[in-house]
Amino acid sequence: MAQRTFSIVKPDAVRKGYTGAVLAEIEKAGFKIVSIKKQSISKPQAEGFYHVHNERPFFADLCSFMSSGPLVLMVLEKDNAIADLRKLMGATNPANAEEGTIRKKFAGSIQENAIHGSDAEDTAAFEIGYWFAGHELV
Ligand code: FUP
Repeated sequence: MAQRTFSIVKPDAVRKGYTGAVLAEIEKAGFKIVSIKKQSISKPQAEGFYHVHNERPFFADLCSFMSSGPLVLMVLEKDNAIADLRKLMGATNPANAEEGTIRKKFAGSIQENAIHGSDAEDTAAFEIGYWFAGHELV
C-alpha cells in the first residue's frame, strides 16, 4: 500500500551541489515527490524537529548544522516508503554505508550525512506535519 515518508536533503549536500543528484536517486528508486520546498530553517525550528535527540551530546551541533544553510524538505510516496528510503539512504555514518546508497555517494561525515528520512510511521506523521500544511500535500 502506498505510504508517505518525510525526507530532507541536508545543508551539506545542498552546499556541495548534490540536490539534483540526490533527487534523481530518489526518483530512480520509484518514489513520487508529493511536495518539495527549498528553504533555510532557524535553530529553534531544528531543535523542535529533532526534539527526540535533545539529551544527546551531538544535539546542539546537529541543530547548528541543520540551520547553517538552505535545505530541501520533501514528502515522498511509494509502497513501503519508510523502510525503502532508509535502505536507499544507507547507514547514519557514511563510513558504514553500503555501496550504492545515498550516504555512501554523497555524505561527508556522521553529522553532515546528506539526507534525512523518517524512521517509523509515527515519526513520519510528526515530521510531515511539522514542515508541511495540509494544503501543500494535495
Ligand atoms: P538517522 O536516522 O540515520 O538520520 O540517524 P539518527 O536518528 O540516529 O540521528 C539523527 C541525526 O543526528 C543524524 F542524521 C546525524 C546526527 N548524529 C550525529 O551528528 N552524531 C551522532 O553520533 C549520531 C547522529
